[in-house]
Amino acid sequence: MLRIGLLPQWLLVAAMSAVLLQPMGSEAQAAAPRHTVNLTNGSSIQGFTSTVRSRTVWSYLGIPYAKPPVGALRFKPSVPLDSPIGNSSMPYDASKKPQTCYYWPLLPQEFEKTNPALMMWWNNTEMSEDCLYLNVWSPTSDSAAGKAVMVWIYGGGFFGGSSSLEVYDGAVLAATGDVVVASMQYRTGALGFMFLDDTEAPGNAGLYDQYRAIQWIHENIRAFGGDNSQITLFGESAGAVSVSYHLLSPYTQGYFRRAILNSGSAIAWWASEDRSTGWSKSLALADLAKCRPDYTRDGIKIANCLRQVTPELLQQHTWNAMSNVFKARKQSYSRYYQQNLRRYQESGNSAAIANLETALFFDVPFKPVFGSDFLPKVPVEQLRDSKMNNDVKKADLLLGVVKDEGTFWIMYALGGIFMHKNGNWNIPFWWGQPLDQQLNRDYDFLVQNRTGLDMDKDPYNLVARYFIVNNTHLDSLVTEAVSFEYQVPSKLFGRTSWTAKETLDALDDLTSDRSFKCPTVDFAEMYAQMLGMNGSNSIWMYSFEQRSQMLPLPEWTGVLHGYELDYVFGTPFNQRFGPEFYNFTTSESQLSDDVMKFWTNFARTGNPNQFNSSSLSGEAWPAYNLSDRSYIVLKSRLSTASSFRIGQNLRKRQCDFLRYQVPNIVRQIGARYDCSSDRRSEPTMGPASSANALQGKLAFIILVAGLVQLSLL
Ligand SMILES: *[C@@H]1O[C@H](CO)[C@@H](O)[C@H](O)[C@H]1NC(C)=O
Ligand SMILES: *[C@@H]1O[C@H](CO)[C@@H](O)[C@H](O)[C@H]1NC(C)=O
Ligand SMILES: *[C@@H]1O[C@H](CO)[C@@H](O)[C@H](O)[C@H]1NC(C)=O
Ligand SMILES: *[C@@H]1O[C@H](CO)[C@@H](O)[C@H](O)[C@H]1NC(C)=O
Ligand SMILES: *[C@@H]1O[C@H](CO)[C@@H](O)[C@H](O)[C@H]1NC(C)=O
Ligand SMILES: *[C@@H]1O[C@H](CO)[C@@H](O)[C@H](O)[C@H]1NC(C)=O
Ligand SMILES: *[C@@H]1O[C@H](CO)[C@@H](O)[C@H](O)[C@H]1NC(C)=O
Ligand SMILES: *[C@@H]1O[C@H](CO)[C@@H](O)[C@H](O)[C@H]1NC(C)=O
Ligand SMILES: *[C@@H]1O[C@H](CO)[C@@H](O)[C@H](O)[C@H]1NC(C)=O
Ligand SMILES: CC(=O)N[C@H]1CO[C@H](CO)[C@@H](O)[C@@H]1O
Repeated sequence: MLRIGLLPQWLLVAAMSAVLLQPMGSEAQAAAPRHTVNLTNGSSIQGFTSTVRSRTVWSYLGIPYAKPPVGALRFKPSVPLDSPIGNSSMPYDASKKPQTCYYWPLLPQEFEKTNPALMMWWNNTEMSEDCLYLNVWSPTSDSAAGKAVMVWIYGGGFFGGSSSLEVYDGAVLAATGDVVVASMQYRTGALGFMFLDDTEAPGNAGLYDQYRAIQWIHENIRAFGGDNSQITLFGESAGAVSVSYHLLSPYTQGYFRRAILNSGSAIAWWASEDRSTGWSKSLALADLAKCRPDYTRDGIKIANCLRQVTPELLQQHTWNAMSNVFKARKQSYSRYYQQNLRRYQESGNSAAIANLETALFFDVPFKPVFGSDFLPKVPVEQLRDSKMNNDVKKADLLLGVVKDEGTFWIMYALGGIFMHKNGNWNIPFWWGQPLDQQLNRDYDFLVQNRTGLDMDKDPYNLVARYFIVNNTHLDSLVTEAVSFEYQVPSKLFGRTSWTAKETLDALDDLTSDRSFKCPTVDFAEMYAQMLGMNGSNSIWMYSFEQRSQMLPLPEWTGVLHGYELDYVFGTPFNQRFGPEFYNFTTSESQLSDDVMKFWTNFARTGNPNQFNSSSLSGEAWPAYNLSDRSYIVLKSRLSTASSFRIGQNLRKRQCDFLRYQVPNIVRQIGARYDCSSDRRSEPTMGPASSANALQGKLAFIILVAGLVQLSLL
C-alpha cells in the first residue's frame, strides 16, 4: 500500500503536532503455549500458538535477520548476524511484532487520524533504525511437513510501510491455505535508498534487506515446517515492484520459485531512477543537512557526516527537498496554465488561478537505483532483451490490479480541495459545469479567500499535472491527446456541461493507468513474450473489483489501491481487525475465502485453480496468454454462481496509447524544440504553438541553468 504526504506544508506542520496512537492488538500472548524451533547453526527461537479458523497456527514474530543498520552500517547493504540468536537454555523470544523502520513523513495528518480506513496503514509499533526483523506464521509445528511458503513484501512507496500492520497478519492466510507465511521489515526513505558511492551508500539498501531476509527464509524455513523449493514472493504496490526486482536481480533469483504482483511492477515510471538522479537527490539532502560545507563530492565524507544526523531530521530534510521539487513543478504548471488560459479559457481571476496547488499526484522521494550491483540494467530494457540474454528469472506469475487505483492518490494530492468545506471528502463542485448561481458565489468566495485552492474551471487543465515530467511532456499536444483519449470532459472537445463525478472518473482512469494498471499489464505482456508459447511457466491475471461495503471512505472512492489486501490476508476472519477498523459482509468473507484459495493454490502448484471442495468449478480462472489476454474479475459472486466473470485485454487500448503513442508525440515535440531555434519559418505552427515553443525553450534553458547550478554546488 502506498500512502503519500504530498500536501501543502501547513498540513504537514499540523500533522507534526500529533497525538499518540493507541497501540493496536499486541501479539504477545503470555499464556499461549510456547514452541521452540532449533536452527542448524545453534539458534533457538521461541514462538507461540493460537487457534485461527479452528486450526492451530504457530507464530514467530520479530526474528532478527541482519545486524541492526545503525552507526557505521547506516545506508549500507545489510550484513548477516555473526552469532546465533538464542540458545537451547534461553531461546530467542519471538512473541512480539517487530519495530517499524522509519516512515516518511513520521506522523499521520489530521484527516488520517480520524479515519480507520487510513489509519490502518500507519505504524502500530514504535519506529526504530534497529528494524531488520522478520515474521513466520506456520500451520504446523512439524518440521518434516514441507509446506509451500509465501513471503510478503509490503508496499509504501519505498518511504513507509510495515510488516507489523494488522492487515498483514499472516495467521489467517496460513490457517486457511495450509501454507507457511513469512514477512520482513526493510528500510525505506533516505535510510533505505540513499545513493552516494559504491561502498558507503551504494543505494538499494532496502532491497538488500529484502534479499537477506529471503535468503534467511530459504536457509531456515524447513525448521518452521516450510519447503524451500516452494517459495512464492508476494507484494503490493512498491512491494510488487520489489518482487519484480527480485525476478531481475542476480542476488535473489535463486531463492524463490513463484511471484505475485498486486498493483505494480519494475517498469512503473515511479519505481526506479538512474545513478545520476539518485546522486543529485542525495546531494540535495546532504546540502540541507549541512553535510557539504566544502561542496565536496566525496561520498565517504558525506555519508559519514549524514550518519551523525538523527533519522527524524533526515526525514524533515527529505520533506524540504521534495518541497523544492514541488515549487519547480508549480512554476512549470503556472506557465503552462497561463498559456492555455489565453488559448482556450474564458478569462478569470488570473492571479488566483495562477496560484495553483500542484503537488505531484504521486511520486516517491527516494527510489531504487539501476545501473547498480543489485539492479544492473534498466528494468524495462532487461525485460525487453531477456529472451536474448536469459537474465530474467522464469517463474509462474500471478498479477493484477484493483478497479480504481487512482482515487487514493487524487484524494491525497488534492486533500485540501476535497475537504475545504466541512472536513469531509467532497468532490470539488467546480469540477462540474455549468455552475449555478449559488455555486458561483461559493466559487468567488473561495477565489478571494483561499488562493491556495485549485480553481481550474476546465478539467482539461487538471490532466496536465500528470505530465509534468519535463516541458516536452507538458506541451499541449500531449495533454490534449491524453485528455481526448481519456474522454476528459472539456470545452476543447465541444462539451458545455458535465458533472464533477465525470471529471473525477476521467482523472481516476488516467492516474490508475499511468501509475499502476499499465505498468502491471505491460509487465505481463513483456513477461509472456519472454516465456514464449511452450514454456512450463504460466501467467494469471486478475482485476479486483469488490468495494467493501463498510469501508469508512466515501462511495465515490470506489475500489481503492491497497484495499484488496483485506481479501488476500483474510482480514474478515481476523478478530482483532473489525473492532479496530471496519467489518465485512458475509459475501465479502466468502470472496476473501476464494481469494486466499486462489493465492495459496498458486503458491503450491503454480495454478490458482485446484479447488478440492468448493462451489467453484474446477477451472474458474483461465491462464493469460498473448492471444486472449484473459483475466478474472474478482468480485463477490452470488453463492449459487460457480464462477467469476472472465474478461479479455484489460486496459489494452489505453496502455498501448500510453506506451506507444504518447512517446511518439513527445519525440516529435522534442525534435521541434531542438530545431526551432535555427528555423526561419515553423510550418504547421500557429501563433499559439510558437508561443508554446518559445515557452518550451525558455523552460528548457531554465532547466539547464538549474542543472548547471546544481552541479556547481
Ligand atoms: C545462524 O543462523 C541465523 C539464521 O540463519 C543467522 O542469522 C546467523 O547469522 C547464523 N549465525 C552463524 C554464526 O552462522
Ligand atoms: C544462552 O544465552 C544466554 C543469554 O545470552 C546466556 O546467558 C547463556 O550463558 C547461554 N547458555 C549457553 C548454554 O550457551
Ligand atoms: C529444540 O531444542 C530444545 C533444547 O535442546 C529441545 O527441548 C526442543 O525439543 C527442540 N525443539 C525441536 C522442535 O526440536
Ligand atoms: C509510530 O511512530 C511514531 C514516530 O516514531 C511514534 O511516535 C508512535 O508511537 C508510533 N506508533 C505506535 C503505535 O507505536
Ligand atoms: C523529457 O522526457 C522525455 C521522456 O522521458 C525525454 O525523452 C526527453 O528527452 C525529455 N526532455 C528534456 C528536455 O529533458
Ligand atoms: C511450440 O510447440 C509446438 C507444438 O508442440 C511446436 O510446433 C512449435 O514449434 C513450438 N514453438 C516453439 C517456439 O518452440
Ligand atoms: C465490527 O464488528 C464487531 C463485532 O460485531 C464489533 O464489536 C465492532 O464494533 C465492529 N466494528 C466497527 C468498526 O463497527
Ligand atoms: C486435495 O485432496 C487430495 C486428496 O485428498 C490431497 O492429496 C491434496 O493435497 C488436496 N489438495 C489441496 C490443494 O488441498
Ligand atoms: C489462450 O488462452 C485461452 C483462454 O485461456 C485459451 O482458450 C487458448 O487456448 C489459449 N491460447 C493459446 C495459444 O494457448
Ligand atoms: C467574498 C468574501 O466573502 N470574502 C470574505 C473573505 O474572508 C473575510 C474574512 O474571513 C471575510 O470578511 C470576507 O467577506
